[in-house]
Order: sequence, then C-alpha cells, then structure tokens
Amino acid sequence: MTVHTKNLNIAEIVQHDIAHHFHPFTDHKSFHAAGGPRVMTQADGIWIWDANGNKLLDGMSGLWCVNVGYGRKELAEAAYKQLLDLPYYNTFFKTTTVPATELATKISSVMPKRFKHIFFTNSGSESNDTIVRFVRHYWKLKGKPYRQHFIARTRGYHGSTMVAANLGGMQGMHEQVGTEFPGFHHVQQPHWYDFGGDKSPEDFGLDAAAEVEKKILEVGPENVAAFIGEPIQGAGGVIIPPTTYWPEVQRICRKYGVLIISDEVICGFGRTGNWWGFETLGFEPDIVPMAKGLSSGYLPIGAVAFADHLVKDFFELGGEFYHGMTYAGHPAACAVALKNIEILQDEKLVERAREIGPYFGQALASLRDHPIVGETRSVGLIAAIELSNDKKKRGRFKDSGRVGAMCRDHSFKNGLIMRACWDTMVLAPPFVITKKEIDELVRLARLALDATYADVKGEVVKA
Ligand code: PXG
Repeated sequence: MTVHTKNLNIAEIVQHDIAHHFHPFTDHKSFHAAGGPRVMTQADGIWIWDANGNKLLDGMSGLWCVNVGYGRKELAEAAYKQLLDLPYYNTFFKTTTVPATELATKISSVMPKRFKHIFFTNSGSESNDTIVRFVRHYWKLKGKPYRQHFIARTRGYHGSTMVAANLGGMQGMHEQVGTEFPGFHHVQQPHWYDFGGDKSPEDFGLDAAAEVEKKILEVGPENVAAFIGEPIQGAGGVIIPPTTYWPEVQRICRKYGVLIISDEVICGFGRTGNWWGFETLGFEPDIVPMAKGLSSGYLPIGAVAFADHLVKDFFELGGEFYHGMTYAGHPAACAVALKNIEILQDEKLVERAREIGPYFGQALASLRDHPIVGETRSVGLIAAIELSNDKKKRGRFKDSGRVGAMCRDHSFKNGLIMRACWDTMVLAPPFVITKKEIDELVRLARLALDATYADVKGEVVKA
C-alpha cells in the first residue's frame, strides 16, 4: 500500500483542528493541551495509517463498524454509481428509490421471517428514537395508553440524541443533561466480573434477570412498554451476560406483555458469529435497531426492523406516522449497505467471525498470566480484557478509568488501537483479520499491558 501523505501540511491541519473543530465525546482542554489530534489518512484491511506514516492495527474496526475491513473498492463504486444515477430522493410521499427498497428486502432476508418491514434512519441513535416513538404510539393504538415506560440497563449505550441518551444507562451523560426524562428506568447490567461476587455466573445471570422483573413490578406491569438491551453491551465494556440471562429476561417480558428490543447496532451483521446477537444469546426480540455494521461504516445509515405482529396493527390502525428524516433511506447509503451485505454473504464473513472466534478467544486468554489482567472474555470477534490491581479478588484500580486510559495510550503508541471502557480494554477487529494478525494483535496488547504495569506496579497486590 502506498502511503501518500507527502503533500500534507500536518502541523497546519492540527492547528486548524484546534482552532475550529468541536469534537464529540472529547475533553477539549486536555486534548488541546496534549497537542491536538492524530490525523488519520488511509486504511487497508485491518490497518490504518496516520498522517505521519505510522501504521496501526485497528483492533476496533473504527468505532465497532468497519466489519468488512478497509479499502473495499466495490463499496466506493456502489456509492459512485448511485450518486451519478440518482444522488438523492426521499421516501416520504409515496415514492421510493431502487436501493432503498432493495435494501429493505435484503435486510429482511437475513432476519427471522417475522421481520418483514424495515424503517430507515441515519444512525443508531435515530433508530432508537424511532423505536420510542413507534412503541408509544403502538400501545395507544392498542388501547393501552399507559404503556409508555421503558426499562434499560446501567451502562447500556443506545446513542446520543436526547431520547437515546435517556434509554442509555451512562451516568455521566445523564448528569450533563440535567434530569432524566420521565418514563426511562434502569436496572443493573449483567456484569458478573464486577457484581457476581461468589455466585456462579449462571446464578448471577438469573439474579440479574430478576432485577428486570422487580423493576416491571415497581413501575407497574400495565405501564411498561418495552425492555431494551444490547445482546452484549459494547460501550459499557463488552459485557457478555451469563447464558441464563437473556432467556430468563425473555420469559419475564413475555409474562407481562413487555416488548423486547434487541439493540444490534454493534452485535448485528455477524460480530458475535451469527447474523444477530439475539441468535447467539438465545432470545427472540420484537424490534431490532441496527446501524454500524449495516454499511460497515462506509456511509452513515441506520434502520429498524419491526416484527409482523406490531406492523400489522400499526398499519391497520395507525394512520400517518408523523416521523422521518430527510436522508432516511438515502440512495447512496442504501446502495453501499446492499453491497456490504453481499460481501458478507459472498465471502462468508459471518461464518468466518464464528470460526475464527475461538482462536481469538484463546489468543487473548494467553494474556491471563499477566500481573494486571483479571479476566479475558470474547464471543465471535468482540472481546474484553479486564485490568485488575488484585487478580484473585477481581479488584479494581482506584479512580476508575485512569489505568484503562494509560493502557489505551500505550497501546496506540505501540501500534494497536484498543479502546478503554473505564478499566476494561475492549476489542472488535474487522472480520477479515487472519490468525497471524490476531497473534500480532495479542503481541501488541501484551506490550501495552507491560508498559501499563510498569507505571502502576506499586498499586498491584501480588498474586
Ligand atoms: N446502540 C448501540 C448499541 C451503540 O453501540 C448506538 C446505538 C448509537 O449509534 P450512533 O450511530 O448514533 O452512534 C451505538 C453507538 C464508544 C462508542 O465509545 C460507541 C458508540 C458510539 C460512539 C462511541 O464505544 N455506539
């Protein structure tokens, strides 16, 4: 791969960025004090280059999205062709475009049969906003206007619009917004490592599910509209629930007539080794928001799949749904997403994520002997490494997030992009990663752990 950065004035770009660019999820004071951004310029497969020519292994597929890997010409060509044919038309007023209709059909074809109708959005956040609007209206149509409350989990992430942030269980986000919206409730995340104590993971999974029932009873079953969860929490720290959790949550929701929303923005399109995280975790949702892997991040697009039993009544009784975004079903984004799904199918990349998953898991497990690694866990190609000051007791370093950030920075410096969720290091590499590249990823991760250990040695309890 030729890296063509010769004509870039990097110092000027950095200067302009500091002067004009307001970044998302960024503390600008410390960001600017540390010299501003690292400028990314090119990528291929699982590798990404910055403007200084440094080559990094992207262990995060961008932001959990570039599942088919970088440098896919077919995706660029699909966008180019569509932009020439018809760059834009809406899908509001009894019109459609070929890619929008074909993509709805394609998504439906890779889902369980009951999901025949797809609503398009531009992001995961918008998908979850769409769902709240749909569900609240749906229950009114069904003569149950009190069913307006949503139950979600702590450290769940469902996006950053106001409604999505309220569905999410990120305390920092709630505090900045001020008070939470009424009608959004949270129960504890099914995180055995931190909260399981002496219980077996299976028993803990049942107890965590029981929290959902407790909350339903507290809010009043007649008031609860839906339960939302990521099959595996992503931004919350790759929380893989015990196998007992989701089937029990499903049993409880069915008992009280509560709809189940499986947020597949990260897990969808093969990340866990099946097309959908709910298949891996063993439950059957009514509503499925998706984004990220839908287009492998090449263009922004999101969608929501609704099960037939909901759509039937909604279409029959609902009249006009007063909701939609200008770019929903954007033809170029749809053309790219369509091609992306074809690539997943033609190259059997979902099967690949499933087959290479155990190798990835074993390679990461080799890090368990490290003095600051408390646990490694993975499913398919999504994984976590827990940093611990006391391996035996599953202890945590003080000032949650401090040591994780150190490890992330060391990792970046050494050539591996690994993300820190507090003191949990997380990984979600592109599905095209090879065994040899997995070995390299783990070698680089160990270097980052070693460098972190050197910084915090004095805080670590000897095993
Ligand atoms: N649901 C889930 C499960 C997500 O992970 C969203 C919804 C929202 O999608 P949009 O497209 O609106 O961003 C997400 C997004 C992180 C991080 O730091 C994760 C996400 C977004 C930004 C940062 O890990 N996930």
